Amino acid sequence: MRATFFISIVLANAMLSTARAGSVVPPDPIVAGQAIVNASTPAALAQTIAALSVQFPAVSVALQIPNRPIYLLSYELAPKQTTHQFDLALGALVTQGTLTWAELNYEGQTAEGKTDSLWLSGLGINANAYDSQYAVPLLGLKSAHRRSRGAGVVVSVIDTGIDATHPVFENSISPLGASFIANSPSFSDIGDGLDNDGDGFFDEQVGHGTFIAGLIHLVAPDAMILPVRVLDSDGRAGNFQVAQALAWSIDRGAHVVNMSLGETYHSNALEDLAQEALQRGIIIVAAAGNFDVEDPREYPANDSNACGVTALDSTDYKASFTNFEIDMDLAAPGVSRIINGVPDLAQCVVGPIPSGGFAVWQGTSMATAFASGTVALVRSQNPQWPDAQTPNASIFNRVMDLIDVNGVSIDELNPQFAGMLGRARISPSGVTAALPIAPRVGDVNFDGVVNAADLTIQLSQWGVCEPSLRSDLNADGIVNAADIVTLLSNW
Ligand SMILES: [Ca+2]
Ligand SMILES: [Ca+2]
Ligand SMILES: [Ca+2]
Ligand SMILES: [Ca+2]
Repeated sequence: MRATFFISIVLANAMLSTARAGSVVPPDPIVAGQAIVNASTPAALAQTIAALSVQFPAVSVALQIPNRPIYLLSYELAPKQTTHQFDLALGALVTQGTLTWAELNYEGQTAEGKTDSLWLSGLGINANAYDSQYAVPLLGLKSAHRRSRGAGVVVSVIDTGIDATHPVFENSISPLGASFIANSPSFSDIGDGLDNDGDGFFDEQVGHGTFIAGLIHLVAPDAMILPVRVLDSDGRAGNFQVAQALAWSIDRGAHVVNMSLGETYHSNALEDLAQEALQRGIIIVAAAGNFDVEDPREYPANDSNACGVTALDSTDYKASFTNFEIDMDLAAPGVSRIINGVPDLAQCVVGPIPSGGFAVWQGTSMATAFASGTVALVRSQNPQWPDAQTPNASIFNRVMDLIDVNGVSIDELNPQFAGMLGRARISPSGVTAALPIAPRVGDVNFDGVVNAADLTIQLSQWGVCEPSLRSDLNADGIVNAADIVTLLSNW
C-alpha cells in the first residue's frame, strides 16, 4: 500500500493528502472491554471492582500506571449489555465519590493516520534533500546551531517507535527506549503485517516515529532521543497506553515529550499526567491535528499544560489541513508541495524512514517535531533550570514566552486565523540568539569548558542512572567507560 515514485507517481497527491475544509471528523473509537479509573485508595479500587462486578462479567484490574492511582480495568459485556451502560456505571461511582474520575479507553492516533496521509519515498528523496529542506534556511538552523545543538537535553518521542540504525541518527537515540505494544518489546519502528484499524491500509504508519525523530534531530542534533513505542503499526493506541508512555517518559526525566498524536476525547488520564509533567518542568509538545477544523479539538494539543502546534507552509501561510484554535501555542513548517504528481523538494518536509531511506510527508506531526527540537535548543541553553527565577512549574511558560517573543508573527499573513495558529512561528535562530551559548557535549557542569572538573563529576556518578543525567552522555542509563570516552573526545 506504500506509494513510491516507481509505482505510483499519479497517486502522490492522494497519498500526501489530508482532509479538506468542512470535512467530518470521525469520532475516536473505544478499545473494547477497557476503561481507565483514578482510585485514590486500594479500598476505593476494591469497592469499584465489587460494584461493577454486580452488573458486568469479568471485571478486573489489568494494569496500573506505576506510582499513580490510575488503573486500566478490563470487563466483558453480558448479552444485550452495552458499553454505554458500563460508562454509566462508572459515572455513578464518580458521582458517589468512590472514584476521582473514570473514562472509557478511547483511542488516539497519529495526526496523519487519522486522515490516511502516507509518506512518499523514491527518486531524489535522499540525505541531501533531508539536509537541505526548506525548513533548514527558514528556521535558521545553521546559525541556531552555533548557539545551541541541544546537548544535555533528552527528548522523548511517543510514537510508532524509531529505527535507531538509520544513519542520520548516529549516536543520538537512547538504547533505553521502551515499547508498550503487547508481545512486541522492541522499540524499533516495525509493522505486524496487519491492517489493525481496518482502513484498507496495512502498517500505514510504520515510519512515523522514525520520521518525527529525524526532524527533531535535524533541529537539535546533540539532543538525545528516547524512543517510546506505543502507537501500533497503523498509528493507534488507547489513552491508557499513551498515558503509560507519558508516565514512563516523566519517570526517566525526559525534558521534552513529543506527542505527534491526538484524540478528540479529553482524557482525564492524559490530563493528570500533563499536569504532572508541567509541575516537573517537562514540556509536552503535541500536534494540532490535520482536519482543518476548530472543533472537535485534538487532545493533548489543546491542554493548557501542553504546547499545541499548528502547521504552516514554506511561506508561513496556514497549511490547508491544519486545525486551529485559541489554545494553540506555536506554529511550524509542516507542508510539502506536490506538483504534477512529483514532490517539489524545495517545498517539502523530508525525513528518515526505516531501513535507511528518506521520504516526503506533511502534517501537524511534522510541525510538532520542529517545535520539539526548538524547545530542546532553548532547554539546552538553560541548563541551570530549575532555579530560583525559573522553578520547575515555570519552565513551560518561560520557554513558550521565549519562543514567542523571538518568533515570527504570522497573524498578518493569516488574518482569518489571527490568534488561532499559535502565538508565533518558531524561529530557532531568533530564540537561540537571545540566550547564552549552550554547553557542549561533555560539559557536565556547564561552565563553558570540558575538563577535569567534568570528569570528576562523571566518575562520582559512575553506575546505573536515568538517561537524563548529564553525565550519561549516550543516555543508555549507565555512567561508564563509554561516557568517559565521549567526554574525553570533547575535551
Ligand atoms: Ca490500516
Ligand atoms: Ca498494522
Ligand atoms: Ca565543564
Ligand atoms: Ca552511558
